[in-house]
Amino acid sequence: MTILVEKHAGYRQITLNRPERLNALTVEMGSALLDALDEAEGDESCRAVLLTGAGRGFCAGQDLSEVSGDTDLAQVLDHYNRMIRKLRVLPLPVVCAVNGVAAGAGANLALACDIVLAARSASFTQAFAKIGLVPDCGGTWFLPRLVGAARARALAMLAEPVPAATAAEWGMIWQVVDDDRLMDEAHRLAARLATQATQGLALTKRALDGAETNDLDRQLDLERVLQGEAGRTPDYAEGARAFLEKRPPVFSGRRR
Ligand code: T3D
Repeated sequence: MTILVEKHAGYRQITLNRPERLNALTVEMGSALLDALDEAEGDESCRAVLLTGAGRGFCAGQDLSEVSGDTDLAQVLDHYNRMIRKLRVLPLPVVCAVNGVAAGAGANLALACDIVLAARSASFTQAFAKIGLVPDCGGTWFLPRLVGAARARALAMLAEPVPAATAAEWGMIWQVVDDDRLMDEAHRLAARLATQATQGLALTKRALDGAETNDLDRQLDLERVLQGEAGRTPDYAEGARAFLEKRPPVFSGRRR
């Protein structure tokens, strides 16, 4: 099994599982990841996803033994693009626990997630330049937005590994965590997100993604539409009622 799925109360852990290859991606693995995300979305009791890697690496990017000079890389990317788009439109928060090296497509797979934690020993490398390729899986889009144009260009062209602590300092990821605490912290975060207002979080994802291309006028319009939707959810009714009753809210996460 190249992908493992474990069900926890309120969320699913999806583990990239080719540890002997540092979880390098194959086409089969990409399809299995897409299926796992589809299944998480289809399960009303699943309100968050935790993505991580088995063994000492998170993901070393495309499995280079699976591609040859004859491979049409544009077709490989069709496949990856479905994976990245799915993570971005998934109406559930995705926590990524980067347990070790994240290189090439593996680094950008992590950056496509909503909240990224990394073990102190982990690193992020835009490995593409080392083999004559262009950063993919959204790397050319995520990186400049996260770390600014100057750092994005240098990272893309030099393929230098960025240690987890630097990634956190630069705003590439949310937090760096000591290695032995990474998974506890990631589970704590996923479990917390799973008790929040699921639809509100899904609409927040849409708003933040919209903001990447909208001017202020369009973004204000988008916020108006999305807030209208949020305001019709049972969780908003519960959140407001709980505030007025001075008690913690109990969100159902109901999608409809
Ligand atoms: O289809 C397309 O090509 C287009 C799409 C491209 C997207 C991309 O992701 S391009 C970038 C591909 N990834 C890389 O270039 C990274 C290659 N890996 C590395 O540079 C190093 O492995 C790391 C820096 C990530 C880690 O180094 P280290 O020393 O900790 O581990 P290692 O010994 O290199 O790797 C452990 C094993 O995993 C090793 O196998 P072995 O010798 O024990 O049998 C190594 O060959 C294997 N491995 C690591 N990365 C890949 C891989 N096997 C296949 N593909 C890999 N990407």
